[in-house]
Amino acid sequence: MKRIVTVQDISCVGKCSLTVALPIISAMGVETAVLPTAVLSTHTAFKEGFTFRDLTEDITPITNHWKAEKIGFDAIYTGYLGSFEQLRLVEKLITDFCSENTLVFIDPVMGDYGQLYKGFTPDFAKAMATLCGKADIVVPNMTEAAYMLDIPYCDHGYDRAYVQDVLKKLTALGAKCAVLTGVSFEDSKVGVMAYDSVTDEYFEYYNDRVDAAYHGTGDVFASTCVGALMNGKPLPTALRIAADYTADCIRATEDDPNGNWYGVNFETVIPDLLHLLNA
Ligand code: PXL
Repeated sequence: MKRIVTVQDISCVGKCSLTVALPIISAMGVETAVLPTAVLSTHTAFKEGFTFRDLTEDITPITNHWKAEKIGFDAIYTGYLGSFEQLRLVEKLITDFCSENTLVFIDPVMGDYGQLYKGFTPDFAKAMATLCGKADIVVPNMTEAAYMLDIPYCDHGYDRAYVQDVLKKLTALGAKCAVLTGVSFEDSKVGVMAYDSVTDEYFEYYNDRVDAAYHGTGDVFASTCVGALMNGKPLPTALRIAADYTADCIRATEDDPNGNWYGVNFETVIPDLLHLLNA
């Protein structure tokens, strides 16, 4: 059985980061170890007042114990990281726990719709860009890519050549493969475009756009992609499965009169995910 470790926060209520990664990757038959970076009462898109317990000082003792126990991982998957110090510790985790076959998958969670989430700065995005240089695969959205590359955020009206250029700039940071999420060339479609700098190949895949925005969809997408890769799927297949399942989750939430704005109903469509995985 494959074992990954995912490094991100626990937002107690909010259906994002660890509360999404753990169930999804586990459901895909992959042992999912966690390295929680912080505990928040909710994710930061709730109104002011959420609690935030920083767990940075626990990271080194935890990883030291893993080293003493000779625990290894088939993948390191990082999501929301809250400080420069955590970026440094993740870089050390990669150095200490990577063997030749360990996949380093970095989702540089920092913002959306042209804006950084509460608490992030352009300087943090530059430091995250340096961390992305250590990855096999990075999966920013257009906002995160713009901040990391220090280029203007382009909401729409761009063409394929523009996205290809952004992808190449992302791999120039040092990552082998770059994936951009939320790519849209026509209003009715949205999807992903990817570039593999080793083979010099592009990949793209789109779904019909659902006119609704929910929190945590990036985490659903990244977790599913990691789960599919650990099931031996090549990156284009993993991206297709992740995009289809994310679209499924959004539709399931839209169809639920009690669906919550703060996260998608990923739970009810886990059977569909397994169909996608085993198709
Ligand atoms: O879904 C990304 C995410 C993860 N963790 C926390 C967040 C967010 C997005 O806002 O606030 C704490």
